[in-house]
Amino acid sequence: MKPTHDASTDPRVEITPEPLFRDRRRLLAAAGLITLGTALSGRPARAGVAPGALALGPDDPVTPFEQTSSYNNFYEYSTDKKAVRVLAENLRPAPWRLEVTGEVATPRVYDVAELGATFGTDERVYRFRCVEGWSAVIPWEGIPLAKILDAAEPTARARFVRFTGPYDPSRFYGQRDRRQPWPYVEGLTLEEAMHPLTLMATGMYGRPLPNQCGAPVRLVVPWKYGYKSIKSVVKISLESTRPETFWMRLSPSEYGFHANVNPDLAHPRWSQAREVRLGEMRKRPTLPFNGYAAEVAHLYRGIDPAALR
Ligand SMILES: Nc1nc2c(c(=O)[nH]1)N[C@H]1C(S)=C(S)[C@@H](COP(=O)(O)O)O[C@H]1N2
Ligand SMILES: [Mo]
Repeated sequence: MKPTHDASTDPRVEITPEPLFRDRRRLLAAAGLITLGTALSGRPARAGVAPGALALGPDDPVTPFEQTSSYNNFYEYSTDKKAVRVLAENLRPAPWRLEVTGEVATPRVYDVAELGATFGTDERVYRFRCVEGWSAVIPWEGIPLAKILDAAEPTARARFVRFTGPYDPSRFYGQRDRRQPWPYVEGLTLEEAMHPLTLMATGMYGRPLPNQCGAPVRLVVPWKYGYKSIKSVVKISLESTRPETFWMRLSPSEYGFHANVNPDLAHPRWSQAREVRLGEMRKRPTLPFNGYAAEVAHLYRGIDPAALR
């Protein structure tokens, strides 16, 4: 089913940096990501939040590391989720170059190993919902993407952010499949990219990201289906037009640009109303925006949710 309305060109989802910057601290405080004292003082969040301090609650226990590190979507290696962990042993996460480029005043190139020292890292425990119907709760460490984008100074023409994964068919065996549109590409509106929940993760469960989970740095956008959270990012590019993503090119009728988690909007081949946590048996209801409606619903106010496939 084709959406009748293209939200990417809807002026209501256009970028409004001023109110966004003003609101960022309030949103962080609302999401419980910084203390009220920090919000009022305007100083950066203190490093070293106690592990577990940001846990979600009794209904959302952290998924065991053994589960989230052994059942992975990483098509650069394989479409077989249980094969990825072993195949990804050949990923060399250091040194790893991350380029920030495009519609920016100050293009940057980072060695990912220095990102934490440059920007500081936060700890975030997020729900993670794959479009296929499985989910997890994962404690991430990472850098809010907004900090990395701010450092590059987006120009007035920047409206979208395009993320690119690695390309090397000699190492990423899955890239030998020429029917897939390599490299993996994902995209966000600038407003989504600047949202305080949006993270560039460099670690999980208190350790560096395992190769199979997207070492050394991956995007995490907790209110969108998992395919938006691109692994092993090599390039972040600010763009004036909407990027075409890997999944839109592979199967445009099934995987859209927006991909907000929505229990009421079925995938063409299955319902999205429920999900199974890795390691659990019983299905549980899927929450609108994956449980982050209070933080992100305002980004889409007035837009038909069916247009946000
Ligand atoms: N580079 C890259 N990133 C990717 C993917 C991929 O195949 N390649 N798969 C996506 C999908 S569909 C999901 S559900 C998540 C899975 O992340 P996990 O294996 O760490 O749970 O990664 C996303 N990011
Ligand atoms: Mo997914």
